[in-house]
Amino acid sequence: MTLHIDPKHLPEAQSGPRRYQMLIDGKWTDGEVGLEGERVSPGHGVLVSRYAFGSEGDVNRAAAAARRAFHRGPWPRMKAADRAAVLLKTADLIDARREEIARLDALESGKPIAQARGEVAGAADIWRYAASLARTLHGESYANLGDSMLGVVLREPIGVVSIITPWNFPFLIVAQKLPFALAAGCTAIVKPSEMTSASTVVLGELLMEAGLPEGVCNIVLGTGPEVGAHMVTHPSVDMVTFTGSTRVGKATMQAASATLKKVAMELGGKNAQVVFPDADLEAAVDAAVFGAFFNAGECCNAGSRLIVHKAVAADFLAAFEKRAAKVRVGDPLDDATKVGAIITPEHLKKIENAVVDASADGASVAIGGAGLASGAGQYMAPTVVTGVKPEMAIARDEVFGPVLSVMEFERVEEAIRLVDTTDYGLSAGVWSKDIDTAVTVARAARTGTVWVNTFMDGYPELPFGGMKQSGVGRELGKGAVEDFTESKTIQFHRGPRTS
Ligand code: TXE
Repeated sequence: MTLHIDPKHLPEAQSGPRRYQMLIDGKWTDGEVGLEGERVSPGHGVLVSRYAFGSEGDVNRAAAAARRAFHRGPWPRMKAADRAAVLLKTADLIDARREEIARLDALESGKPIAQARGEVAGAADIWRYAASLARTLHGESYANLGDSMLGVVLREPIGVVSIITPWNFPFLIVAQKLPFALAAGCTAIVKPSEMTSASTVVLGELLMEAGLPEGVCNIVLGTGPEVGAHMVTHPSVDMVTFTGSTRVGKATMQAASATLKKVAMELGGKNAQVVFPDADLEAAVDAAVFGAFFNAGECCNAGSRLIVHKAVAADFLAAFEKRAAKVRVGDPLDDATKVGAIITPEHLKKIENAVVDASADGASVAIGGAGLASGAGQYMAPTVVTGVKPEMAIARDEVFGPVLSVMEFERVEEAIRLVDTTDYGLSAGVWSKDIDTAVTVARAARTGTVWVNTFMDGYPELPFGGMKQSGVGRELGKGAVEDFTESKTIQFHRGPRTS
């Protein structure tokens, strides 16, 4: 299969890319040291963005601004309703610039534009949900401690929050963190991935336009070691919320422990979909294809393992391959594309090597298996690896590409064991019409989410996050604002003290 990618139509190929600056204390600024970054579109091989990159001094400036805004600015002290109004206005502005933001994410990350539009709309919805929660945050009171005591538990904003995000869902993942921190009354330092920073900068523009006070949200651009690492250790930062690789997540937790910061981690996954013979097989095939190839598999929630019952395995795989052959791989800016480009040439190599290693371990490549010739950019063929055994690397390690590993089972206990054989515990899917079977697997899976007869749906109302090495804490859900608070207990005594 060959793709014909023609980058000449991109305005950036003709007039050159936009340069994005950082937002510190309400002002757009270059880095103190003058570092520069740039992004070549993974789908077209064209320079699409330039960035002013920061370093430690810029993190210091951002932390000082965030600290000032927290201690002396209006944001933590204003009525929740007024904070909610700023979040709602931001959501409206996101909607108004949806096409531009979607295009930036598609260009920089290689994801399909149609999907990116959905993510931007989803992000606006999350901003609105966070606004609604801002007004429901309340503490507790205890009048049951005896006549002389009234106990009150306040929820106070935790302080300055460092927010570090990856490249696979640039605009969506920051929406799973920042609006909830803001709703709680926190101030923030945000660092997007050095490869996909543009849409986060646009978000900064929208926040300023929506009336967010200076210094409440600071955006520092740059690499993990040069910027992210200082955001994790900075003494003025109270909490770190991180989405990215399990490797960097572990290092981040360790670094944050020096000053005992609160941490929230959303890390990798090796998620299984389990298909029983009584399932609606057509729907399950569809979800298995979507789960494996959505966002080119560059997704923590990817359904990268298929655990299918022996009785239906052959038919299921035949239907899967037929359906997979129809998945359109190609130019991220083409409305019809379902699977876009791979984030970097190095990452494509890593995905290809994982498939080669799986073959060497004894698995078979049923479809795909290698990158696609394209003329520009880098693309991976949707790939299915069969005959996978649970001890193989392809069954345990996150590939983060459009590669599905297939395993078979006969008894429900075996399926449950297979679901649990990785160090990850983010999500799982179970396909069965039998309620006992579905409940048994859903209850046994050690994952933060289980989908029954569906896959990868998400709602702001439902908490999201992982067990085991997939993370710490949950995002979204009704507790999402509370996660950015500390509790403070105040005891009111009245009358003479008796003891
Ligand atoms: O992630 P990193 P990368 C997985 C996936 C992928 C692999 C590598 O398997 O192939 O991770 O991706 C910042 N201190 N996921 O390299 O490095 C970094 O700049 C502080 C799964 O992009 O973890 C970026 O902003 N910050 C994941 C963010 O951390 C540091 C999504 C994530 O980068 C840092 C993405 C440091 N020392 C990749 N080093 C998911 N859960 O969906 C880097 N960063």
